[in-house]
Amino acid sequence: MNILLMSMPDSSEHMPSIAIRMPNGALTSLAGNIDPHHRVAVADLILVQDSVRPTVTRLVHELQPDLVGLSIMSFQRKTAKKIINLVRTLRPEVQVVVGGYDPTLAPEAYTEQSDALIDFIVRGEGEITFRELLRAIEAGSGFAGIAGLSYRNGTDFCHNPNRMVSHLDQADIRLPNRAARVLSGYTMLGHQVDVIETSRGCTFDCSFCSIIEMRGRNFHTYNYDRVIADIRDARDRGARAIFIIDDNISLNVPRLIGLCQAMIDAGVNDISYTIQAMTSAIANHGETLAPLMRDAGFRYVFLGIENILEEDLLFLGARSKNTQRENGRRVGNASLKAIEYLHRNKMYVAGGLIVGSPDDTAEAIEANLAFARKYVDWPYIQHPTPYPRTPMTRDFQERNLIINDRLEEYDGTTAVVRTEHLEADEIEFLRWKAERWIKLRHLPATLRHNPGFVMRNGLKMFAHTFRGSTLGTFLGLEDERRAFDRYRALRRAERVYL
Ligand code: B12
Ligand code: SF4
Repeated sequence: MNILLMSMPDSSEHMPSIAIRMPNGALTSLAGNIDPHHRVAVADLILVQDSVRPTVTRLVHELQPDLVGLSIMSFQRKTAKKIINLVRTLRPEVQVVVGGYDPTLAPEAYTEQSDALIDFIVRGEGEITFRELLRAIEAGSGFAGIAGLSYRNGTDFCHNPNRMVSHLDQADIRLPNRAARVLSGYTMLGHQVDVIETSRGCTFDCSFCSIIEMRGRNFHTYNYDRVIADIRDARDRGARAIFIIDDNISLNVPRLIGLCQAMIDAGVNDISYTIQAMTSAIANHGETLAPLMRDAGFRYVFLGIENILEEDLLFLGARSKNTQRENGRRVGNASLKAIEYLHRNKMYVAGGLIVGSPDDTAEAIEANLAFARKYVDWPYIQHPTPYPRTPMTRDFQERNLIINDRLEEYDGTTAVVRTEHLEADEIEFLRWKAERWIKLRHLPATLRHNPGFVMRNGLKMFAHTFRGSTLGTFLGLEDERRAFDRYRALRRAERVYL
């Protein structure tokens, strides 16, 4: 069969495509796990944000796919449906399968609404389900026995039982197939970037996170040899920066220590890595862990600080993962200690903060922004966003605080919920106003590591970060809210990819 797999072009404010265009890890993993006689192509549409329609049209004509698969996050649903309709117009007989977080957590949006016709949903982990689906299509053997699959049956949809998550230790999931990619231009600040994974899952239960509904509370790891082979494959294809997409790589600290050592021993520490980590893991084990991380090539650590106020951490269900301990006793918030270890070992902190929880006041938000200003290198500040089926979504619904149901704006930096004290617009304005300047401060460090890229693109990056502002704004001749309104209008227009 001819198969075309696509990820959506929609990106968040924090991932401006001028500077960061990363591949989707799911699609190459799916491509690596189907039977070898299929002809498979992977297209990350983030690489062609300005030409989605012509690119999809070209690919469908060239590849003549029998089956098209889309990987979709919630905020990408609207674009995904437009792409499905485009594909169906170009090739009416094609079968369409959707997978990823949105179709898994909100299948009704694909089965009960008639605005984009799909044939299958692969729910949860996809590799084995997708392989079995292709076999069943070829054999004409029916779909009833395939765990994790939803399929059209006349006018109805049948939802088979969930599939158990893979344990990753039996070689049951083969390496990704990067050769299947048909578009190019992946970059992280001018360095070719790729993604790899070393584990899946998490046993925490932060109320804003979709992971538990997606796969339950569990944690499974690939063995070090497989991880090294994956890194080598990415590196051999030109990657000089790697983003490790694990849900929570720092969950098992002894294993992370072993992994760093394995990377050092294998000599794959000559490129730079970005990981996402918990503050508690770094704060409580930083003495040993942080130097090893640095030696293994880790440069940016995306820290899930979430919030510096205890009440907010409680609401976010993120208190225990942000706790610093001494001799087993809780001694406070782990953020500062974790940042100190990372900085001491010459790593940069991308500070993940969430502002705008139900009881937040302007002072509470300002306290977090002040923290970001003082301690983090790159701010990744978001608003609580009610994604399908998270516990936090239920809280916001019960308190009647959701003010925006336009899903395409659920990109993390659009405030779609208000607090008991502040309107959503005000919350977003406070974040927007502060965050651009904190980002600007990181420019000298970026220049040091990526001089060529910054020389070529520095102005464009500045213009993008401050879009909406004019000379009058900088000179204080107009209310900053006017610049904010212009920024939001530009952002709305950017979201229309086709
Ligand atoms: C890594 C990651 C990122 C990286 C992405 C790097 C990249 N290009 O892949 C970065 C940091 C850039 C990122 C950014 C964002 N992310 Co993010 N991210 C993750 C994370 C940690 C892991 C996702 C991953 O790659 N897993 C590994 C792959 C192999 O698994 P997978 O994607 O689930 O795919 C499997 C199945 O879903 C299925 N599948 C997936 N697609 C398809 C398609 C088909 C056809 C089939 C058959 C099957 C299938 O099969 C795959 C293999 O088993 C998750 C989860 C978490 N714990 O937080 C959040 C998560 C996916 N992100 C999320 C969000 C919201 C975002 C942002 C909007 C905001 C933010 N939080 O930063 C931005 C937007 C990104 C953009 N496009 O601009 C949400 C999505 C929620 C939702 N309901 O949509 C998650 C779930 C986190 C959360 N809040 O709960 N993210
Ligand atoms: S620690 Fe990270 S991956 Fe785990 S539940 Fe919390 S946000 Fe999700």
